[in-house]
Amino acid sequence: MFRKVLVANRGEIALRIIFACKELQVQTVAVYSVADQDSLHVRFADEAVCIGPAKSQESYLNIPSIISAAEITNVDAIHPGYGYLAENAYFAEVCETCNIKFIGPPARVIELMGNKVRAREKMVQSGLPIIPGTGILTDGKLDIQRIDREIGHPLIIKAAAGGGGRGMRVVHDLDELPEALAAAQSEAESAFGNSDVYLERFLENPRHIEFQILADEHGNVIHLGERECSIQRRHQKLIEESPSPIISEKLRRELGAQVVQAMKDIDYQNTGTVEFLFEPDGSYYFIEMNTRVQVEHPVTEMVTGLDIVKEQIRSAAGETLSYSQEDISFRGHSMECRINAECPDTFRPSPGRVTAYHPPGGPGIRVDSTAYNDYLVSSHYDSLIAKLIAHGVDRQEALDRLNRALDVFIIEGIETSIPLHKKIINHPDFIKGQFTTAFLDNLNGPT
Ligand code: MV4
Repeated sequence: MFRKVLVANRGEIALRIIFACKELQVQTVAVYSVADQDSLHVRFADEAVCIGPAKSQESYLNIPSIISAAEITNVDAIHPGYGYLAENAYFAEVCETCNIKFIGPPARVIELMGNKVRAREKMVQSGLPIIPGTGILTDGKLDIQRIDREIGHPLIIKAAAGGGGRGMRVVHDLDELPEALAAAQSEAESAFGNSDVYLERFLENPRHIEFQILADEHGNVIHLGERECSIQRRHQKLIEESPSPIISEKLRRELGAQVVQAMKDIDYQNTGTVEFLFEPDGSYYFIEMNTRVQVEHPVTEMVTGLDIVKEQIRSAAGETLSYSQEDISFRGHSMECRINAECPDTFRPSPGRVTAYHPPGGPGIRVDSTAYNDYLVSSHYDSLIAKLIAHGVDRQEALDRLNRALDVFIIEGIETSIPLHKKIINHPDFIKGQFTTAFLDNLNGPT
């Protein structure tokens, strides 16, 4: 096992990683920006190093600063969390070069899956279905008739270097394709430094369902079932749950086994998520893979009883997985609400000082947060202030517990998404489990 790990992140995930390290008897180093001096991740780590000013570009994304902090404190490994440098293949490579273990898959795997076109090609080779689409479009003349014949429409233009909904554009009228393509290419160039785009048929009303996987460095791969992530707004998930209301035990077993095989085919290591879109008729398609621990990992921890972050660290330290697929069972139902500091009307971030904070507890409730009385939500970072996770014997009990916990969650001084969460989880269609990625657009009327 590692002696000391540097946590290259902030907020609730930095704290989550420090907790895992404490349980593993691993020393921790926090890094922080000047805006985060009073943060809990700084307080609870064994050591802390200031890596720059408030701006993420100059601190949490500052590779030389983070590597220097790692060298000075003499750590064995860096945990990148999610966001920031977590899926930066160059950063993983720099770590490898400096003899610091990057807690995640090897740089070449991050790079492979970071290119959404290559990821599609790889997953097809392993037998996963993909949405009809193209490879990277070259600048030559577009054969629109052929595209319509082979793919159909509406279409969605996606950036090869994108992901998570960034750099996407829907085209309903094929006459608009050439213009939309040029715009998408230039957007992709400025957002990712890579103008490559491709097309897929646009699915109008899909559900977004993802499989959690764990892999060690000895060829063992297991899956931890799926998470339903269809409740999202502007590509930010708001509520996630496991199991998905539409996945049968049989499908979980079959698709899970397919995903595991696909991961073995690419020599995947560490934790990862394989995303699918599901159509109303039950057909499903691979869309992309995330090569990191995700915000919503707790719902899977609650139904499987595993500690995904500890498994991730063990695996990076070269240990074999503590579990085989037969050891994994799914117990009850879990749901997570992402509570953001935001204005309920405009959904704009609403940073500021938290004047009173009292998180709920009681049976089946977990809160992952770095907030406290007097905590300052900075405008420099993501507006996520707490993840509220409920577990119950079934979906109804998880929902009841979530409702009751939202009712007694005290956060004063700033506006939060708690009222929106109450509205969503008490909506008849949500209660019935009947929703798609269009749910939130329809909730307040079309925008
Ligand atoms: C799609 C899609 C429909 N058809 N791809 C969004 C997140 C990213 N991982 C992939 N996403 C989508 N990909 C095809 N071929 C629908 C989504 C999607 C979405 C798209 C536009 C606006 C809101 C959306 C919400 C969820 C999913």
